[in-house]
Amino acid sequence: MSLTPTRADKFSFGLWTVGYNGTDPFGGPTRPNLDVVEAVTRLADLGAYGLTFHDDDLFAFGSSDAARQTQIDRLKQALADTGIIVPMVTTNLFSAPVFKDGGFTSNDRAVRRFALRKVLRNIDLAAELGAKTFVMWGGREGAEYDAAKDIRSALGRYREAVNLLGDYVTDKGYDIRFAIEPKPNEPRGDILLPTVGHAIAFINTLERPELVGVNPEVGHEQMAGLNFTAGIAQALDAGKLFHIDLNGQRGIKYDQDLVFGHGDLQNAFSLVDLLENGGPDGGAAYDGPRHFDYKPSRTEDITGVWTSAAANMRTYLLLKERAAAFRADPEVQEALAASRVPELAVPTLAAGESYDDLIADRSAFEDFDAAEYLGGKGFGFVHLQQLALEHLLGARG
Ligand code: GLT
Ligand code: MN
Ligand code: MN
Repeated sequence: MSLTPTRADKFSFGLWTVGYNGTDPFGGPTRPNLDVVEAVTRLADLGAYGLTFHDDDLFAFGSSDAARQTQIDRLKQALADTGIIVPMVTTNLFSAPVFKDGGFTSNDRAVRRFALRKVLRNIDLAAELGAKTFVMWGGREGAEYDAAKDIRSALGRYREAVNLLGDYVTDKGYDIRFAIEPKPNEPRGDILLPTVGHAIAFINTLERPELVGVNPEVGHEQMAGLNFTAGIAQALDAGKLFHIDLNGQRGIKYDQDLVFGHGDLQNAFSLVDLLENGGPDGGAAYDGPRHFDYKPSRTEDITGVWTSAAANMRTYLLLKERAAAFRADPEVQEALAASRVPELAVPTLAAGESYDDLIADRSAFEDFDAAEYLGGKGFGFVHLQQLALEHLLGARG
């Protein structure tokens, strides 16, 4: 297995990621701004296949039509020169002052109408560039104060917005699906649709639920103390994993956006194992972009930006290699069987068995020895996890 990224690996990066200039709430830029042509060229050289962006990453908020078009043309030329594609586009509804109380769910109706117009215009651009996924991260859709936001009305306005966007892409014949990106907080005190589970429940209330999935981000679920791999498994179970944001996060704190694997490495290992080997036939469970949404730390210079971009891809490929070795290890297969992991795929009732049949089955209850489980019948999960850890550490095959 090669550790050199190729287009077939489908690695993509947000323009705002490698383009992050180091600004944080406590200090200004530590790096100059990065031009989009430079970003596309360097990412292509490193082996990425895709670039994603917000409208405002490419052309400043409030740009004239001419300035906007110049930047679009420069991007298109860079794409043509390198073969990089744009798999996903998203709209910035969080930076400009007008969005201080949100876009789709601002209490101010005029802001909501402006937000919808901004998104519709950007969907046209997404379609023009061939993007298949349109991400919606509602970072400002939330509140700090309970009395300030009627959450049920806010969800109603969110629903109204996404329903309208679904009508729009359908009527226009665009081959675009939407992916909602959950986050629990930051920049708002509480953000609407804070986790993968909340987002999936909301999607099922939409008029065209088939057009809408999720774009979970490693760090965002981990900020809520949740197991990211388990969340991804549930998104897959619901058929809703339309896109993914890979990065690193160290526990419940501010959104760190570290390099993939530079946070909870064991969870990153189980995630890559799920994505690459969790399909029905032991193949990939997800075939979309492996999208890195990280921020090169503000301590780094421009060389460090490209070193960190490469680190994301290399870490992913290393974990993919380690996960394949884990699956191929006969001792792991034995441990999985001893832990009864495959047995969970067996339905609890036999084919055609009814609850009457179950009640008539004395071996299920009357003759079943529950006492054996005191002191006996351990599952051996710790041994299995140690084998996983040893593969992760490169200590086995
Ligand atoms: C912003 C956020 C990310 C989202 C981006 C898409 S913007 O940087 O922190 O998690 O994926 O809007
Ligand atoms: Mn983040
Ligand atoms: Mn993200």
